[in-house]
Amino acid sequence: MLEKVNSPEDLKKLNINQKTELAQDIREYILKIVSENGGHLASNLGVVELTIALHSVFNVPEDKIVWDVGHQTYVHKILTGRKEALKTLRKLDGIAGFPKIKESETDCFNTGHSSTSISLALGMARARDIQGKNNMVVAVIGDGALTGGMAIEALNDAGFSHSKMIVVLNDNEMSISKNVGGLNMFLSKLRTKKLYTKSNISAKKLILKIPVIGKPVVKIIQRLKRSIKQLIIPKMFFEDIGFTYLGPVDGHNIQELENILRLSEQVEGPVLVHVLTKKGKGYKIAEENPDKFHATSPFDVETGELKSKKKKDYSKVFGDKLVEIAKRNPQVVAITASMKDGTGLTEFQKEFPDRFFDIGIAEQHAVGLAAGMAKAGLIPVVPIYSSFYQRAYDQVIHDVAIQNLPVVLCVDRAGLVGADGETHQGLLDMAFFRLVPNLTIMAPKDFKELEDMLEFAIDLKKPVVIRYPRGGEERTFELNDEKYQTIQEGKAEILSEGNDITIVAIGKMVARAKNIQEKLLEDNIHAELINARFLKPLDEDIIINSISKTKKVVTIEDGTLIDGLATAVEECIIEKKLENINIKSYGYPDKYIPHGSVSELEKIYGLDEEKIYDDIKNLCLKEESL
Ligand SMILES: Cc1ncc(C[n+]2csc(CCOP(=O)(O)OP(=O)(O)O)c2C)c(N)n1
Repeated sequence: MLEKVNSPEDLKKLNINQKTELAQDIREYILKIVSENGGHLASNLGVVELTIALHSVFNVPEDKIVWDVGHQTYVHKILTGRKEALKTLRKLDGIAGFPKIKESETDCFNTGHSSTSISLALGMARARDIQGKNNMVVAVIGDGALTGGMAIEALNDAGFSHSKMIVVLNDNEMSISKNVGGLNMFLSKLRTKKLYTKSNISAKKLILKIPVIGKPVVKIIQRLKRSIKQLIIPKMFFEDIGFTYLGPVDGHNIQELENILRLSEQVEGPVLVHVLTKKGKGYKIAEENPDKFHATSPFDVETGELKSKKKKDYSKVFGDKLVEIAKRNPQVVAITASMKDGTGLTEFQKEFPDRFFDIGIAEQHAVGLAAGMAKAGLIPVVPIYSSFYQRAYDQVIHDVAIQNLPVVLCVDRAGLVGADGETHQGLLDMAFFRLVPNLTIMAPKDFKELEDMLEFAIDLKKPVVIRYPRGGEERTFELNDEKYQTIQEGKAEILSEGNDITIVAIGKMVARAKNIQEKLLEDNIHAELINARFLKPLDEDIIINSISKTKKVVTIEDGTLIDGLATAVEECIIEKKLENINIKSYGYPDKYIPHGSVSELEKIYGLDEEKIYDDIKNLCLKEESL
């Protein structure tokens, strides 16, 4: 069946049995591709029937379907002309793992971060009304994404607006881990009300039979439903805030889904369609381990085993060290915004269930909550991925830094992340955090230094950021000179002394810089290598002393060149009035970096070891200008 379907038009010609067959084919196809390329598996297997039903009922691109997060759009991509191209999923220049307008006009918005779809859809609905158009607007949002503040803010506005739009709530009871929170408890009450499914289907039949008076019938049903529901479920949250609630409906029954979507089209004002799905549906191993298969690297389909064994990474080192510290310090607590496993907090939760808080996909709240806890005497540690920390910028400034509270802000996945692409690259955190007064900012060169920095941060008793990358260390360093073995605020570390050139690197780039420095030695070039350790406060003494001697400096960082290490070093050269200094900076340009493997992207942007080594060698041998 998959061979016959290349577009929503092809899909619309199929009968229900053929669509069911197509669903099976799509599952097998996605399983094959994700097992080879890696990607988001379980969420996509869960929305196969829902996506088929959406494209059977609505007409894209005129009708707008906004996918929340966008990690579940593989089926949509298959049905909208990208079936073959999907084989290049997440590869450099290949199909992205998230919606991309430049790939297809049927992707009506570029997404990647959670909880945005209802705002975006409401915006499109209001624009449609002002422009006198009549297309349908649909937001598809998971129960996990619904825990995000932006989604709740949008529901509040949409319910009040009377705008015609559909919110499809794809409820699989999971975020990446098990979903949490009061809203989730409320949804679990609704999940069991199968009664409504039946009444909805019969309502749909009624409407189809009497098309001319369809609208009034829907109105009567809406009123009736509302009054019955108020009796059975005392607090019908969605209806109370202005939505018509339809469901719950079996998210793996294409016919029922089409029926309820057609019914929802006829309702005035905003509608919420509650769809029950199973994450990983159809692939038993993923059904049983939906969190492991939320996003996966390549794996063996038969066994579910990853093709390459997971190596120790920074998140795990962070998590293990935090457990060790928390055993001795009862004030230490950990907060996650729905990323327990990704940020390495699984063991912490097991050891200290009462000091662990998964607060939903709510980064703003995570930092606000931490501020409150810190004010009351605890030491909260908040690991959040770099690109998701963007959400909590004001909370970091307003609730933590201005108050000078001891919150440890751990920026995981800092720097390039690779295959998830521009929405997920962690290239901005050094720049946006450097601007914030009262914030100490560090980045470790290897696992051991992360452990030391975590100890230091917890003892510091003021706002502090530690940023570390996705994956493992590039190199394990030998213990250096004793004077550098403890972390001291604002103190850098000299890893090699030399008179020919100064190299200042930070975080994961220190390992690369060390390799370069050693290679340069073979060319009889003696580089002074400085591990900055602190972006803020920068160790101006060590850096300026070295540059005054060498007159040449190279900075290397895993972040945007604007306002990161390069800027900090330049500012201090200007401030100290050093003259005739050659400066060359390696970092990322003022651009959004697309998906690809980290090493491919580093090469493209000139951050690979070979390129930097060649540049420095040429400079030093030929005294070329940087
Ligand atoms: C702001 C933000 N924080 C965290 C994430 C990471 N993330 C991606 S998907 C996801 C869970 C989404 O759960 P749900 O909306 O229920 O969708 P499902 O995958 O279960 O279908 C999370 C936490 C993100 N994309 N954006």
